[in-house]
Amino acid sequence: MTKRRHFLLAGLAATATGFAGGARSRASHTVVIQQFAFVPEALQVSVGDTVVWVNEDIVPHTATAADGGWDSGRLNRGESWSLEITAAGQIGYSCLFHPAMRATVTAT
Ligand SMILES: [Cu+2]
Repeated sequence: MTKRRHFLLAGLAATATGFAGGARSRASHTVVIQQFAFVPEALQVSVGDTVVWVNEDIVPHTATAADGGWDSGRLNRGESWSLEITAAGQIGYSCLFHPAMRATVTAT
């Protein structure tokens, strides 16, 4: 998980550089985890955007892709995790601790 965080930070730095060079602005989207739900439950993004999950519940959660492609690991209260979306398509994800918590990210 530490490695992934470093990789993502490098990705964000590259994004900032691209923006300064006149590239398309890449958005950051926030999914709040609250009351055992991902809000918004269905998030629409563009390829290259970043999604940040923030856990505002008092219990830990994860954001874990259904296809195993990514996993936030345990997010305690107040912790966040970010992911750059690099491919188009819809990704379903859930919380490993509470499988009923389900949501999607759709990238175009
Ligand atoms: Cu959970």
